[in-house]
Amino acid sequence: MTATLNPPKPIRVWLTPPGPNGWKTIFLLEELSLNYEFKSFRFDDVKKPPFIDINPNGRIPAIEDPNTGLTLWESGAINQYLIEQYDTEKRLTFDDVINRNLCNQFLQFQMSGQGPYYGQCGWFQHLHAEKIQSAIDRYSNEIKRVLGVLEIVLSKKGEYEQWLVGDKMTYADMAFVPWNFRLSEVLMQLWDEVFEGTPRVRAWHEKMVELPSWKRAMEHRARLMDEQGLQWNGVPKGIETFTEYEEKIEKGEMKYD
Ligand SMILES: N[C@@H](CCC(=O)N[C@@H](CS)C(=O)NCC(=O)O)C(=O)O
Repeated sequence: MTATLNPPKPIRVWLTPPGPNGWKTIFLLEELSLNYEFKSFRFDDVKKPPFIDINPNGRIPAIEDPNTGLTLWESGAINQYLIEQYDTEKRLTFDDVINRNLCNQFLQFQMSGQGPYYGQCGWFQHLHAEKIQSAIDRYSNEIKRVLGVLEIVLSKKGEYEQWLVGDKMTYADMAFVPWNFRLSEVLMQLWDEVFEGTPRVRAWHEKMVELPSWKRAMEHRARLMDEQGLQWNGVPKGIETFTEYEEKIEKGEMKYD
């Protein structure tokens, strides 16, 4: 199925391949079969021109849409724009005021509740030069809490309506996929442990990662990571394990700020 309105000129997407937030937008573009192109660059350059001329906040993703002249950053705003402008059949959203606002609610929850906590957990788990166990615990517990909230929501739905809003997948469901996809590395736990006590969340997530649109997005990710000498998990090629990587960060051999 395709969206009825496909932009004649490609929408340009600025992203650094390791960051999950960029894949939130790519997943949606792929699912809607929209015309887009990558502007892939290195994470080290996220706070420098030319990117900060596009997004003064220096965080990916950002888009430039030559069809409307709009430059936009913040993945939630970008995805809502894509839905409003290009999902004219309302395939991944709803027309009525209740379901439209429920989609917005879950997107806001993803943006404020999932993204920042998962991001901070990953930071303190892997990239912070000092190991601060209390910070890792705080954010790991928040992740488990967020998964618990989603489990409650899904458990109130009928057996065949395992989506956040109504009875179909929307852009709100899709927004949770890129960070949940990285849960094993973020929490440093096996997949079975990650979803202990949240079977509905697991089934919901595993259904979405089977979509051809997600698979295509991940093929692009693999290629763009490879171009930058990065392994699948974000660790530079030539470094075997997260532990080895973290030791290098601690010794100041790799710098993140
Ligand atoms: N709320 C923002 C968060 C974006 C964000 O944090 N992106 C990360 C990559 S996933 C980033 O660019 N980080 C750069 C930095 O930490 O300096 C959004 O959803 O677009």
